[in-house]
Amino acid sequence: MIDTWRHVFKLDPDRSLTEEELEAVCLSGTDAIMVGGSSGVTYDNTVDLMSRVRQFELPCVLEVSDLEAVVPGFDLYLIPMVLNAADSGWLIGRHSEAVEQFGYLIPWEMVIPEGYIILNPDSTAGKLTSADSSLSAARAAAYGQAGERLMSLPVIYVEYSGTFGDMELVASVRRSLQQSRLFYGGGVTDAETAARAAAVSDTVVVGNIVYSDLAKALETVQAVKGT
Ligand code: 1GP
Repeated sequence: MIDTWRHVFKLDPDRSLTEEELEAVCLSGTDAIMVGGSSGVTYDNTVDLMSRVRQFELPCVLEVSDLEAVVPGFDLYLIPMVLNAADSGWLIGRHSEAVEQFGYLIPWEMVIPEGYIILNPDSTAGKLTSADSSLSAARAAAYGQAGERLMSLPVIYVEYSGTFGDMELVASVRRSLQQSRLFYGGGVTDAETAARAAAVSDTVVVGNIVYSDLAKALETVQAVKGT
């Protein structure tokens, strides 16, 4: 399913959208809704957002950040593994704890691991994971290639959440990959940034701007798909 995605909106269960706003997002032509956030995500607010998105036809996937908020009923479960985290808990530690506790319940065929490379140290995810975000383009590309070749990760996610990234670095990471899909997220706030991100990645993830300027967020869909 993810192989055809060019544009994805990431919606945060901890933030609110009116019915009209949510409808505009879901009917925008985007390829999928990813539900996820770095803080304040609960079972209840995740169920609530999933059931509202479910009124529409498009795929709705959960990016798991908190075990307490894993809700059945999504199309897929994306599991971030932070390749450049300082603490291996964010790479595999928490994941192994979850498998130990709940492994027998996990529908593995619906699980997609994402190799995150976090490059904005000021983002919530950057602070939380103490990721080494001062990577050169060559080093970031090497992380991507290691994620693909050594860990067989189907997705490498270059994450600049909250700020628009270095597109040359993103292009280097993409060039280092042969099979994995490159997701880019961070600071895509209008048609121009969307087109620039789309030129160097397989899938563009758009988050915050949905909540601060919906009209601009909607413009990103055509900008990505037109490239
Ligand atoms: C966040 O990559 C996404 O995980 C999108 O980032 O919120 O900056 O659009 P923005």
